[in-house]
Amino acid sequence: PVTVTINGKQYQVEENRTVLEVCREIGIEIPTLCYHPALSIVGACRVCMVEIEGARNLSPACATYVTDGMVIRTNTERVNRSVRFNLALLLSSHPNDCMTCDANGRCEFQDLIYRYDIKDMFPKDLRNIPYDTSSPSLFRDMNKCILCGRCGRACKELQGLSILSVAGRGYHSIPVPALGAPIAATDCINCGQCATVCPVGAITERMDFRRVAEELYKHEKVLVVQTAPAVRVALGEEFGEEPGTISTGKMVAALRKLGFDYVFDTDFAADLTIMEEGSELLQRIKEGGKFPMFTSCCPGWVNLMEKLYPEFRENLSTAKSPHEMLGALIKTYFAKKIGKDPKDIFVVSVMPCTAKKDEAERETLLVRGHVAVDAVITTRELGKLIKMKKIPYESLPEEEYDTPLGISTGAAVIFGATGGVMEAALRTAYELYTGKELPKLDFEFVRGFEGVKEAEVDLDGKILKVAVAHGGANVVKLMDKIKSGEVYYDFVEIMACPGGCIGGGGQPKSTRPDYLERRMQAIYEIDENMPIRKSHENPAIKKIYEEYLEHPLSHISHELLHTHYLD
Ligand code: HC1
Ligand code: SF4
Ligand code: SF4
Repeated sequence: PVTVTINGKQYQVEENRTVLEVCREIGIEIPTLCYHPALSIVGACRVCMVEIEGARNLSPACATYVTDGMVIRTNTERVNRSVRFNLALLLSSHPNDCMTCDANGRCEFQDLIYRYDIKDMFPKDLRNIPYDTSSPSLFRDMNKCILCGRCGRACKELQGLSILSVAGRGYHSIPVPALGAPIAATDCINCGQCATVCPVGAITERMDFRRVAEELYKHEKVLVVQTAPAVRVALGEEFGEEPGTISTGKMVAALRKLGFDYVFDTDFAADLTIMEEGSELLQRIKEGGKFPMFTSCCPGWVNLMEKLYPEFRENLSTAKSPHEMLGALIKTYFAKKIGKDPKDIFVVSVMPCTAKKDEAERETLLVRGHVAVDAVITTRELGKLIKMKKIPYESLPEEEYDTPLGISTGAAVIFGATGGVMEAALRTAYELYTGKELPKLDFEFVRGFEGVKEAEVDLDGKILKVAVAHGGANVVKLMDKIKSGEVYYDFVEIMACPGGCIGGGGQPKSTRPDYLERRMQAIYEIDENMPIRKSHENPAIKKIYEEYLEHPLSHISHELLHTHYLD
């Protein structure tokens, strides 16, 4: 440890830490804009400036490491003047349309302008850049960009994709796709990582909550909603709760208060996915087929595969993603059950994901001529809807999902974290393949944040080589190795976002260093506390096979629950 003096007080702190990290840990707030704990440090925005004794200029706290005897001041007039100057400069090219901005109330820039009480100090110099509405998942209004560069770094460092890079000069420079192309014309996979790190409203998900609000208002159709595994461990953050607060019951209650007729759980369909995908894996093992078999539930990954590794198209499991499976069942099985025409049912998926928006529009996912899912809203959009309707989220009593499409197991909820689909699949594949009970349910080696995890699993004599990758940058590395033949696996789980869906592009924005760990912990906590933790033991799954689907990979399962991919 080293000794530093901050604002006149001495502290013992660990070495190899930045002034910013140290100050935040001891509760001294330093403003930041370009800093994000998941990204590299660039020190570009100049709002985290501090005074270091002996240095002539102010230093950026995010890029300055503590040394023994360092004397730091964060609260001097000089620091304050400099922060205010830099904020005012940024404000001069900002449209100030907070009241109609989708980031209102969740904007780091707005927050600083308010806290430092900045008024227009410089003449306005607006940029008048047209919106980019090309993407089915994302919306870009670069007039709001504050040049922090977080989007471009997320795309490059987390996703390995470099779709966005800064072009132009001075305050007119903005992060754009190459040659200023609309984002839909690039290799963008719609993961939304750029949007979830954007501190302002410059890059957001395409907002679909308005369409949903309108359906709720008209209420002419049967309104059905489903919620993804990862939403329940993050939604609370939109209401000021700690990351990893489990909000399942309150979320269900809030959805009923919003006016949905049925609240179902995507987790039910995650169990179904395990039945279908697990059976497909065992079928490929027994009858031959393409290896490795890849999981197919992440549309960011499916987009990446189609754009960058199309030769692996047939390696992907043909199982649809869980929310598409559930949508398909709602428009067929459930429609029949409640005596409704599928066109009179409106299905909304609440997802941690922006890529699910474009997935829902794929023609290959139509079910007997109907879209399976009519609208996808993100965790953030759900938070917004709840606030707009003045639903007292904090004080809501917990409620349960509707049955039978709301019944699920621990295996389903872990889909939300990297390694979870693999673990859930192994819990079931082991028992289906060997006919024996699994001695230990937890497959620790697929858990955690390592970029690529691999292992050999013994299915009672049959050795299965498996791998798990999350975050585009790790995925690309792994895919290049698989492609070159350097490595071989039988079964590979891929999630495009860092940490899996808990870190999805539609999740609450966070600049806390521990938000992914906490969400992940909560996912495994839910799993541990579930009475049933294996998909094939879900009674509602058994029942729907008996009543309707016959068996995994049956003719009707193929029609409703499986798909194919684009050339
Ligand atoms: Fe996911 Fe999935 S886990 S893809 O990340 O397979 O979005 O949470 O809903 O569909 O179940 C997302 C999460 C989600 C699907 C499931
Ligand atoms: Fe890059 Fe993902 Fe953003 Fe597309 S959505 S620009 S791939 S970070
Ligand atoms: Fe969407 Fe999850 Fe895939 Fe991210 S990891 S693109 S949130 S499905």
